[in-house]
Amino acid sequence: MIRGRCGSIRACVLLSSLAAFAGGCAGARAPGAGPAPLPAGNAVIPAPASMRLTGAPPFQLTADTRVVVPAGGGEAARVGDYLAGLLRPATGFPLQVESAGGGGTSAITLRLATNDSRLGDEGYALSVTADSVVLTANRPAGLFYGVQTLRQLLPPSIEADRPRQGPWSIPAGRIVDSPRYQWRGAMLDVARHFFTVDEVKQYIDLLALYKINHLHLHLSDDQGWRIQIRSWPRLTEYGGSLEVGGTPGGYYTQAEYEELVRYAADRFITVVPEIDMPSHINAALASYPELNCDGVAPPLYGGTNVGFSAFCTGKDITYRFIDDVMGELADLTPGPFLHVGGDEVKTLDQATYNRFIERVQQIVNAHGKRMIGWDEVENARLSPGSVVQVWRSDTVRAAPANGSQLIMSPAPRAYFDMKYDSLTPLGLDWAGHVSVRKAYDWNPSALVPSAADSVILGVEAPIWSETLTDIHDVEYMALPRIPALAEVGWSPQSARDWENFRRRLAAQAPRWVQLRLLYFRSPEVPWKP
Ligand code: TNX
Repeated sequence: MIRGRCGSIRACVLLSSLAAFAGGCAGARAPGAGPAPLPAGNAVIPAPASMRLTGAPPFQLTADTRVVVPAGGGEAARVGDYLAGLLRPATGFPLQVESAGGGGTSAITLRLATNDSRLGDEGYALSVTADSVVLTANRPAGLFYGVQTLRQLLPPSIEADRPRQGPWSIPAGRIVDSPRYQWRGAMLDVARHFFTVDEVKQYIDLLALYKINHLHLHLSDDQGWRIQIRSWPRLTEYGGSLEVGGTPGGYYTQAEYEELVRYAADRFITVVPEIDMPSHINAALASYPELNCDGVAPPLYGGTNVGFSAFCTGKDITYRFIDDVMGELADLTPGPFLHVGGDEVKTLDQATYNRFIERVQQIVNAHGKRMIGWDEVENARLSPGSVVQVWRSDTVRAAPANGSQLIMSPAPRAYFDMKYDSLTPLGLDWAGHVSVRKAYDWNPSALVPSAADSVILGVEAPIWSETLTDIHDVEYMALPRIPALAEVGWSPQSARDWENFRRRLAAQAPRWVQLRLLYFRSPEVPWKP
């Protein structure tokens, strides 16, 4: 929660939306005159790979509409329950969920196809006529993404949490859609400031709306350790007690972490836990003196410097510790990846750093997981399944020599803890200002021109929390940039166009208002009043 001219970011934005305040929030500025509004239904983000609205009479949700799911239950049926749950509050309709086989009209039907090669693992086809909505996918994930599209084809008031006036029309047409990249991620730094389980769930719900499929949790840093490790209990009891500024911190019990993993999985989002090492490790060193080369624990740290702490790479106990932590995390995490950080080490020489990363990689692999590390790990000998997360620059680079895949998070494009412009009351600016257009107008594969497309696993937007203290601060930095990143990761380059995107973005804002999400009214976007 930002202090200062507005008291909090929520107060700041409320004031600016009442136009009663000028100057403290960048959001207070009047939007420029925008182009004409888009036709209803044409505002879907991320833009579908192919979409044709016929202009024929729309499908109307009514009190009789049913959701029909594949017989036999399972994940596909649960997507139907999720859809009905989304539509009930605003419509007030019963929207019964039924197994396939019954008769009758006015149905939204979810179907599993048998390997439609156009759709892959995450794609879907959606056909809408006045009589029916049919959503088809090879896998439940595709049905879930089709549901997000369906949701955005309905008026924004569909997001309301109590009954609103219809009509609830879905424009007639056909969409065939699948993602460009397998990895569409968001990272939340819960170490510099701690975010509660409920706050992280709110963020997961926002990510799901835009078909993001990975949530990377930065679970430890100099300022705090946020995940319970049973074999090293002081990590959280002491190492998790504070956060930046010295305010009380917090941590997730293993049960809470598992609850987050489940909540994300129900929305087809894979949680990727990160324990940052060998630097960014002060919270652990402060909790256990024996992890330090001199056996003396440093104090807890509430500042925002980086690179000063490092594991004692010559001590055996360091690797026993890492093995214990990675073992417990691997057991708690169904996803295939453990992130080990590896960034910004200022106190180890290159050879020592490389040896350390290679040893940690072995530990991660021995627990059945693949390793991800930031940029710098590329200097070590990586196993083929390891992944490098690019963060430092958005200039052209070569593919990793050893065949590792890349997650693209170039700070000048994808670091959403950067300020939008000089007036943004939150955030940092070491990578420059990340305007909405900068976040949108780039092509990941153009940054690695020599490589096959498959070298790029996908894109991810980190939000570091040195200056962000609650989830409303995070929302303000995420919106409207997360939809931009989502479209970079999902839509074919040929379907992407800034002029068109900023108009679709404007049409999303009433949805965020219904969802009570804060957003930055960037002057680059032709918002409606
Ligand atoms: C760089 S990105 C860091 C983080 C900071 C962030 C702030 C990376 C791998 N390291 O420790 O929080 O900048 O933008």
